[in-house]
Amino acid sequence: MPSRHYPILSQIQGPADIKDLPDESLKALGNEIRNKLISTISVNGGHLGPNLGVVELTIALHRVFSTPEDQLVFDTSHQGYVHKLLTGRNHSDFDRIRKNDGLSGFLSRSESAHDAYGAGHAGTALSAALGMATARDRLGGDEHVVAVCGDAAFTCGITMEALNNVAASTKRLVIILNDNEWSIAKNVGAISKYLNELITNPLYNRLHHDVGSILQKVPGGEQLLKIGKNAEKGWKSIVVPSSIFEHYGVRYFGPIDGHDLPLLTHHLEFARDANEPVILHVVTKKGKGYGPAVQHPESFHGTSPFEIGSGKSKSVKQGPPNFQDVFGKALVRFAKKDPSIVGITGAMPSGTGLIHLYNELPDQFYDVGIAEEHAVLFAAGLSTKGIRPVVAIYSTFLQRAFDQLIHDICLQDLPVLFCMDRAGLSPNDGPTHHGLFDIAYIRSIPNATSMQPKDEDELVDMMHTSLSMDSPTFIRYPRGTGVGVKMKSRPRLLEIGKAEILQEGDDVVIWALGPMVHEALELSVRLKIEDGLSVGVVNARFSKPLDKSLLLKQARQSPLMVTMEDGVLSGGFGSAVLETLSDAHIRTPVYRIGWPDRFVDHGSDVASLREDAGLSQDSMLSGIRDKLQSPQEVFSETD
Ligand SMILES: Cc1ncc(C[n+]2csc(CCOP(=O)(O)OP(=O)(O)O)c2C)c(N)n1
Repeated sequence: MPSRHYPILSQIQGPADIKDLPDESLKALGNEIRNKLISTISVNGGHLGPNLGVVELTIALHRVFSTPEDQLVFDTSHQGYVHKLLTGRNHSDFDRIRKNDGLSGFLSRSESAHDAYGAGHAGTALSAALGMATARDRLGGDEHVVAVCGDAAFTCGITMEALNNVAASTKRLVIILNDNEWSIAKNVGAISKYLNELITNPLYNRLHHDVGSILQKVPGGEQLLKIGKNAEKGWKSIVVPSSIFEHYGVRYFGPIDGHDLPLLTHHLEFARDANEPVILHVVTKKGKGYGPAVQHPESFHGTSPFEIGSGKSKSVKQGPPNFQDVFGKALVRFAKKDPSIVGITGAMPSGTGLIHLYNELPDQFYDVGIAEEHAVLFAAGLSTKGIRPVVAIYSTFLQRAFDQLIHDICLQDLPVLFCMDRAGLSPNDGPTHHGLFDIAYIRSIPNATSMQPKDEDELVDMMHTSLSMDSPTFIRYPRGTGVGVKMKSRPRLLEIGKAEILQEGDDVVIWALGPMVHEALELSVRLKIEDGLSVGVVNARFSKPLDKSLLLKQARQSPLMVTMEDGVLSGGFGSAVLETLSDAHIRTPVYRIGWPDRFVDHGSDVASLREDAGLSQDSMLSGIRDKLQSPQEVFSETD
């Protein structure tokens, strides 16, 4: 039954139905998709602007290519909602996108055969697509492989590394450069300027579009056109300086209007049938079709729920400030006092809070694009000359620079401060975005000092402490608001590797990191009231170095030690505690609470995901009770 609001879209069960649609229905289909995106994302939140920008492009891709036989690889895949709607996922699960039991906000190989590749981190599409195209060539297949990359994906090293290999690896690959001039913020860097020149250079455009007719009118032009058409690089390069892509061995077409369906279809057919790697430069408008998203591309890149009429956010901002703002504002204060301090972001000025530094001290701010490896190495170079870099990268995205952390920061023992927001869960985004690995991976690197504040005031103390140190430091903190504590007017220096005893106890001692400190305090109250137990609580502050002397002293006296962390158990903070006790031959049982050894899905909120993983307060409480009753069966994990 066609639905009243979506008469065409509701009839699309899969890509075959799109191919069957008459041309004159396509515009209406596009409108319905836009309405569906706006109404769903206004309730669930999500990536509105990028998806509104690729409505025509995605329809055209499904008219010309046939998934799942052909592979469409979307970079980051935050713009994959339209693809989901057209590949059999326009049902109640789409209405619950990013929520418990709803679709993922990104493409996922486990969600649909039409999702050739899963992603969430930027810059992976071209490499993955090149791998698929090369595998096809080796296996003798004839399917098509298409990489859909945003303009900001070309600020990623991996994209450029893949581009460097395209011509050597395959004879056939379609690359779509979806250019809307925006990353999350305005795109940055030389490539972005270059793409802008391709779009705006009137000479280039005019010659490109009119080259045939111009040549026909000039003496000898016919002949030139004929030669050009047969020439290896085509007629365009005769009169137009060839694009950078042609130097990489990839034929460039464009720029074309990415909202003109017939034009897109025509060019995609051509690209599909080409016997060489091609890049089609498509110009789109982020937020197309929804005024507020066009006017505010940054805030509608990924939005929280909003009122459709006004575009205003539904989440009322009250209460404690976000960690990112506390960080950003504190950094401004430190940077005003010390001009050698600079802030570095990889395309996330607002998300990290570095926007405050940009607004007040733009000369002490760098946005390097989606280039985390470069951000870290760039900081290393700066610090060799006495500059004090503060690198603000989400926990999950810093994973990309693991080698630079080891080889360029810690091995060189350089005083760079890393501030990792979104440590812990990013519930709606899911496994690509949860920041659960950093405690474990940083703990393994010599010279690193790794810490986590229990509240926003302690975050500033940790920044202050780090900026006074002469070695690499890492501070992790969660997404969202602080605790609402009173902020000291002047931060204080913390003693490195010293934990804070919040309360003493004889029956159990809990060592906790970051927000888990408050969970530990709550658990201790319940254990006292409901079980009559005396529970010690320690704010560990440092996961590296650990406060060994306090830990050993307490472990010698306590029947049970509990560790709590918002990170993976494997190799994490609890592991550090166990290793320390084992090395000292202390056999006190340790009950470790943290995330089990499996990827954590997306969900509506932190509470429901914790519940699923056995990390609700009740589950943690019963785990502790079990261990107290049978302490020798300990050394357990929470799953
Ligand atoms: C490694 C990594 N760093 C940062 C991000 C955050 N991020 C998500 S989308 C995006 C911008 C993508 O811009 P572009 O590729 O041009 O696509 P558009 O959204 O404009 O369609 C950024 C910086 C990420 N997903 N992965």
